[in-house]
Amino acid sequence: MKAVIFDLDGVITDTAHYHFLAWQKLAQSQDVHFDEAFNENLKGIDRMGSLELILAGASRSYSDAEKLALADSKNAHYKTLIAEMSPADLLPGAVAALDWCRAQGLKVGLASVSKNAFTVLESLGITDKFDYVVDAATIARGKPDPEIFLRAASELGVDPADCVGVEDAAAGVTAIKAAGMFAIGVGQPATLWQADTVIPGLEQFKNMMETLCKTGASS
Ligand code: G16
Ligand code: MG
Repeated sequence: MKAVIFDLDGVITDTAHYHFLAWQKLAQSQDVHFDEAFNENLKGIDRMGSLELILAGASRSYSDAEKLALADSKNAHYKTLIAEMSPADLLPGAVAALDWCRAQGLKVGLASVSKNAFTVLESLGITDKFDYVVDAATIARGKPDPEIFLRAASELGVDPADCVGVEDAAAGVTAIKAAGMFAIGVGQPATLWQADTVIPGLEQFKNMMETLCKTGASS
């Protein structure tokens, strides 16, 4: 194992909740039913892809211009929600996990399809903990496509087979497996059944990695 590639939303910080609030407001404005269960399907899905899934429940169709305006308005609301973020918004164990990787000599990458990822990393004060952060604006196909994880591996100079991906979303785990990497799911095993192993949060990351290294489950 030579590199660990982390997802951001829902793994390192709980922006997943802010995405939920922003999409919920948009869905209400269009009279579309929206709840936490539906939101689970949107985790890791890019902005326009998420909007398409929500509008599939609407009673009318939307022009491309209308869709862009709705996506912009969701993003504007989302940005107001994340504007106040600080290092206090790091999830438990996140910094320790990143530092542990660095101390082991592993390369550390970030694979978030969020176009706000650089802003969020800065607010959290952890930008310098990554060797490479994929710019979501340069990715053609979002998760579950493996493109973003393959890009991270290539920029880190590591074979995908020597990478571990860490994800909270089913679409993200699918992307990691399609990239030929070992997948650590963060959250519920029932949702993340495709992952090679699942931990409740990054507080369990170090122990899990040490166990994996000992058993040789990952090269
Ligand atoms: C994240 C979230 C998704 C969100 C996407 C795009 O993906 O999980 O819910 O739709 O970013 O975000 P934005 O609208 O800020 O570009 P990831 O890959 O970080 O889990
Ligand atoms: Mg995520």
